[in-house]
Amino acid sequence: MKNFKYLLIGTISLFHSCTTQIEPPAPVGPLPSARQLIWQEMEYYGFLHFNMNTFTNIEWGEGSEKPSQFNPSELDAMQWARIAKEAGMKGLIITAKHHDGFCLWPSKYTEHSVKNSTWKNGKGDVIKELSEACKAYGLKMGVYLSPWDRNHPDYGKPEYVTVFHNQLRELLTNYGEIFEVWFDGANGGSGYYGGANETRKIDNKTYYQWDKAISIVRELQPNAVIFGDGGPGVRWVGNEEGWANETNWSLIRDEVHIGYPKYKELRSGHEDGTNWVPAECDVSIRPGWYYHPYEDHKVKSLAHLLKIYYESVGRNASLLLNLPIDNRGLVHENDEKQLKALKHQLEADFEVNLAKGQKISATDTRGNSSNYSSANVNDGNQETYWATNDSVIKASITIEFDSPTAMNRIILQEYIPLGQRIKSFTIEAEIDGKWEVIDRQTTIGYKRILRFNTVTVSKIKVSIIDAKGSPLLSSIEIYNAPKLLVAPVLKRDKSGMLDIVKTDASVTIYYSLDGSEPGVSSKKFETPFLVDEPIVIKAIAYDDVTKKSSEVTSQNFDISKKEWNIIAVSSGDISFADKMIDGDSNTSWSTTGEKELSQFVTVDLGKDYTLKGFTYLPMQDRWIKGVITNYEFLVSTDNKNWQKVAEGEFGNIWNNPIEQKIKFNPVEGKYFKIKATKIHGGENNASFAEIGVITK
Ligand code: FUL
Repeated sequence: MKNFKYLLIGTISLFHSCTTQIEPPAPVGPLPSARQLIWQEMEYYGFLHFNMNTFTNIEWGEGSEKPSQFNPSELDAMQWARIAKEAGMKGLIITAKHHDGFCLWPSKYTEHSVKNSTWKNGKGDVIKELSEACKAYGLKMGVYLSPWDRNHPDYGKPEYVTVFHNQLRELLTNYGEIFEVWFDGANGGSGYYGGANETRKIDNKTYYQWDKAISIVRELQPNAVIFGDGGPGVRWVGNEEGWANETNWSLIRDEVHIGYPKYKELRSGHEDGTNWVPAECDVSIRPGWYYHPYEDHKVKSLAHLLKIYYESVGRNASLLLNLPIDNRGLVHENDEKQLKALKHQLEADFEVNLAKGQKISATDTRGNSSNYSSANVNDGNQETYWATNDSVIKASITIEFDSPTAMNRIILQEYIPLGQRIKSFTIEAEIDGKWEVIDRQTTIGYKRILRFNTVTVSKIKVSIIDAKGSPLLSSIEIYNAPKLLVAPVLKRDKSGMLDIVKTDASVTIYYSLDGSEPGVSSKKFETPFLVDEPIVIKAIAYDDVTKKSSEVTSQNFDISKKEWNIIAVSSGDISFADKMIDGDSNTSWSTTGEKELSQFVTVDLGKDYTLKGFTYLPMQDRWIKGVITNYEFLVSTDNKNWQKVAEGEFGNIWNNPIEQKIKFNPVEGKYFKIKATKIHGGENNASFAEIGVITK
């Protein structure tokens, strides 16, 4: 009987929609282009940082490297593509040329390329191998081409711009279909420049003749989107951490250009934007973009990767997750493992769409037409959508469950071909017969995923509170994601006491001190203990009920800082200087000096050690300052006679302010001094979240 009733209603509305032609809603511009719509559906794809820096073990090469240094022993692009495909990625973008100017393809326009390397006797072409691998695995391919070239002698002159355009042509002509062209915003500065070794400044708005570069892309790859700080196809999200703001418009104003100084606005876009330029979140699976063996244990945890997914794809942006290809020419096994863990968790989180087959109703439907009915949000078809009448902005859609249902995730999608409209909305749930607001949010866009604590509901209501025009929703999905077993966090304070922090009180922690993988037969963590000497600690969280364990946390600790004293600083309040040796990366200390004073700190280690390197972690606050970009490191046995043991640049530290590890030849010392010879942005003062030494 019930089915019949629905059949009857269906027939009536079908009849109704056949007899009255209801016009679709008028678009609310700016609107996405066809290529942007195709790109938007990719959602999750990979970045491959692989180039000269892989072999020099730095983030930014100077451009003076020798082509012979590029020599992967087992390069296998099929392995990259297989791993990306298995991870659920839809494409791969490779650093065809990074700032150091080395080309992964045999470019006719420079000698600084694979053609002069020892790899495959100069006959290799990494871009070709990747294009074949992408084809074999059904992935799309994109290219990163750095406008800045620290190798080219003509960089800064018009001649180089022709080279840049010609190289773009090569990449877009010889390797099949390209889905995205990535232009980096880091531009101009010091470099080798054919031996000139100088600083060259360019105007990044005009120097590269962007109009010409864009027309080359349009001519050769009409379906490719162009990434840049301000697009024109896809915009940078204003950080390299993998998150967009909760409020995220796919729109920006005309004023945004490459090197846009107010880049933090890109995290939200502009509500009054004049162009459709959705955000892409680029983030590395490790701290650095390039492969560094010392980061093998720093691959992001599952909890972290999941957070990135929810704060990028779940906030109306795409996720461009970087895999640093190692110096063998392979995706490292640790990275592959984490990619699989993420895939597995996402499958579990979105396993059963609980909204499917449930009753749906709306407070308003455009022209009462079935073409725009609320059932469209639940038909698995992105082309159909629920729409209200033109004058109706405030409207609700309710899903009624057959029986009380536990849930903790909702996915909402706007029908973006007609513009991004929704400005604010709420989610209400009927729990034990009472309505409760469980979330209040702003934008939706192409996709918004909400996470909340598990609630058991009989109804869910999505209410649009404000929008630029009548709201259009193409999809609502509801899920109940399983509990996540999060790897524990290791923390050591200045006194050397190590704590293993768990995020769920009901789990047990097991750990090892000998480098072995911890399991139920390893030591059980009860209370903090002393860790004084260099050691590797590995720990897991274990669920006694399901017998499942988290991934392993692994961390190297060097000597503890309990005997350390900060005995001199160039400026600033020395009584708080212990913050840089307290083991807590969230606290920091800064100098407060006058102009032109080279800032430094001097540390007494308490006794003699053989020092093999040092570490520097800049301030980790949300808005950082005082980041040292160039350093000198000095060692002394008596605090009188000092020996300079290292000096150089912390490459890319401003974009990626992670712990810097600098190694040098072993030297005896009881004192060390870190000097800032250059601070980002020409600031006077240096910040330090944590400093340390390497003795092992
Ligand atoms: C930045 C570059 O400077 C980094 O090295 C990296 O390539 C990242 C994706 O973009 O601007």
